[in-house]
Amino acid sequence: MEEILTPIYQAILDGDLESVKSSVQAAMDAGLPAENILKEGLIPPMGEVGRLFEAGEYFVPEMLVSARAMQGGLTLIKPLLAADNVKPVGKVVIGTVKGDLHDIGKNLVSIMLEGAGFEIKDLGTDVPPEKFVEAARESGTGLVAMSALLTTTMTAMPLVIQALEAAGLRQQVKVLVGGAPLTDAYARQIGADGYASDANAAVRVALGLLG
Ligand code: B1M
Repeated sequence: MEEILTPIYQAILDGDLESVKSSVQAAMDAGLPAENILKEGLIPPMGEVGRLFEAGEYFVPEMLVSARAMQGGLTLIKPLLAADNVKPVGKVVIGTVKGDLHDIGKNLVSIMLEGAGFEIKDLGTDVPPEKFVEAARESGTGLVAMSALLTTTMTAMPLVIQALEAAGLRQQVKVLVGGAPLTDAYARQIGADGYASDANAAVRVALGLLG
């Protein structure tokens, strides 16, 4: 890992937003590619935050401030991750499913899709099936993308697929799912068209699904 990225790890664990921002800015000024800053600097400490939470050393408030600090860094590199002046290749409706408030992974997927030229309608977090359906109908999207981070909320994904079927939209709309507890097998089991394990894979799969 580049030495200039080292302070980001502890700053995210400490939930120190200003320090994360200044370290990310320093790495950008030093010419480090945004993807390295993301993959080597911003993402690894979130895994450690999860481990500390499981170990009972961190609680929800600590997870929250760490997440805010991480998002602060993400905001700085966003313009570099999303390329400018790309012609829209398709519309995507994206959201984190009902009952789930995790949005960092979903935001990353949005940024990467936007960078690849997709027009994004981001419904945010805790999105009920009917909102996905309404947005899909209104926007005329070809792709509904859902994120879930909890084993208890990934079960909301098939409900969205069923709601799209009930609304008569399933033929026109492809469904992409992702999030830490998901697997390719689960995606197939619930009748999704695609699964992606990370934001780069999401772009690849989305491009494939929309031909
Ligand atoms: Co929560 N949380 N959390 N949390 N949290 C996890 C997910 C957990 C694994 C922690 C742990 O125990 N180790 C655990 C889930 C256990 C399980 O279900 N198996 C957990 C828990 C239990 C909870 C609460 C229930 C805690 C409580 O209240 N007792 C609670 C639930 C609240 C709710 O949602 N209703 C809760 C709350 C929170 C905070 C709000 C405090 C905060 C979220 C803040 C926010 O998102 N704005 C939070 C955080 C920060 C985490 C961890 C530490 C980090 C998540 C993260 O942002 N990772 C997480 C532990 C961990 O992941 N190691 C944890 C970084 C992000 C870049 O990765 O989101 O995985 P990720 O996204 C990746 C891929 O998954 C994929 O691409 C992304 C980029 O590579 N991906 C997609 C994601 N969506 C995709 C969609 C796609 C394709 C790919 O296509 C559409």
